[in-house]
Amino acid sequence: MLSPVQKPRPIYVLNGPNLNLLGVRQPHIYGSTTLADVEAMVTKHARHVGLAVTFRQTNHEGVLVDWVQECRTQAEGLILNAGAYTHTSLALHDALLALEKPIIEVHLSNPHTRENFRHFSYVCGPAKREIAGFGALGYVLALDAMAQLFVEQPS
Ligand code: CA2
Repeated sequence: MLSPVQKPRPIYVLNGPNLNLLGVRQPHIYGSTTLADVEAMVTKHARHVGLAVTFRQTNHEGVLVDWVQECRTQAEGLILNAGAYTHTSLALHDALLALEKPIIEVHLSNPHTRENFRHFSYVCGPAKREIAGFGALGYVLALDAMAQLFVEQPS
């Protein structure tokens, strides 16, 4: 996708609360892939599509907000699985509105087919783009989508 002389475009892949339990609990909902597996898969695939990934997980809302703010100066785009903060965090919503970079919302499951309280997303408005229900593959699809957005919007 990129010629070898082009510098990889830096992006953040941020993960919210409880995603550190991936592959350890509730595999019938979230699959048996661990977050470390996802990070390895994402890091490897990112190289193929000309992206350099900073991959992180936190259980703390304020930390997630800090990282989104950090993304303003350190990255060109954000792939975000905010976990349950997707459905609760106005602070995260405001941080995302201030980002002014491409954002792709990712979910392992499809929240729209689950309980009603998962149907509303504070991420969806600012992100405008969502990949859900593909399990860990969703992160790889999001990398492809981000790389394609960068082709359409060169820096
Ligand atoms: O499907 C997703 O990716 C979610 O963001 C996952 C969140 C949930 O609150 C969202 O509605 C949808 C939950 C993350 C918890 O992850 C776990 C993984 C394994 C075991 C337990 C929790």
